[in-house]
Amino acid sequence: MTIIVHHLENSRSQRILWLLEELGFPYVVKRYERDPKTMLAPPELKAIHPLGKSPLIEDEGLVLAETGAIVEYLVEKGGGKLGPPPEREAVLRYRHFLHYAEGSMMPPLFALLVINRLGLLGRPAKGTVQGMLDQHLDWLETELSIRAHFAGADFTAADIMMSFPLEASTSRGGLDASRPNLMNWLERMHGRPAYKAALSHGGPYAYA
Ligand SMILES: N[C@@H](CCC(=O)N[C@@H](CS)C(=O)NCC(=O)O)C(=O)O
Repeated sequence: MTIIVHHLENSRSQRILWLLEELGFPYVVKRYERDPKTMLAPPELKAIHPLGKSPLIEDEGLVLAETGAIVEYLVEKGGGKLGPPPEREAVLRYRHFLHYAEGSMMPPLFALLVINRLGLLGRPAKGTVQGMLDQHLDWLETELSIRAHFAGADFTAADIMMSFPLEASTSRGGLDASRPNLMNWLERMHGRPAYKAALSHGGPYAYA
């Protein structure tokens, strides 16, 4: 059965296209554009799921929302490929990063998005929030000095989850060559054939 991905341009849903490519599942992309003024998703997405956010997938008569939950669903459907590695510590790191990407890293990045839109009004909050994000980036830089991927030596779906916050960090969070492990990891991720295939299926993506 072909999976339908409701994909919002320049958004977190890029990760789902990438995972589907890595797993080799057939899928079709329904691409939506953001409102140019508000940057919000168009109302059509609310017809698929009441929250109207992306990603959403339709598969086997189900509508699934929330990136991490969709990633777990797809990894399970793929028989565990790109799922938790065999070692206990790597399993725990895999689970940690799967949740951490949306739960801990995206909040300061979202705050920076809003702060930047506020212009002068946002300035007083910017230093504090940037400091919060820097703490994450510094820690992640250290993590990738210990191992090649977030869960362990091998590439897993936890890396896919971590891609969006780190891509967003290069565009608005000050992530640059001063954190070489993170930049090298991003370069490796962007070089994967499945990442490139997802870009060609999903259309232009501002963070690649
Ligand atoms: N934690 C959710 C966040 C979903 C979310 O906020 N998606 C954004 C895409 S980056 C969206 O749909 N934004 C448009 C809007 O809020 O109208 C997830 O990972 O699925």
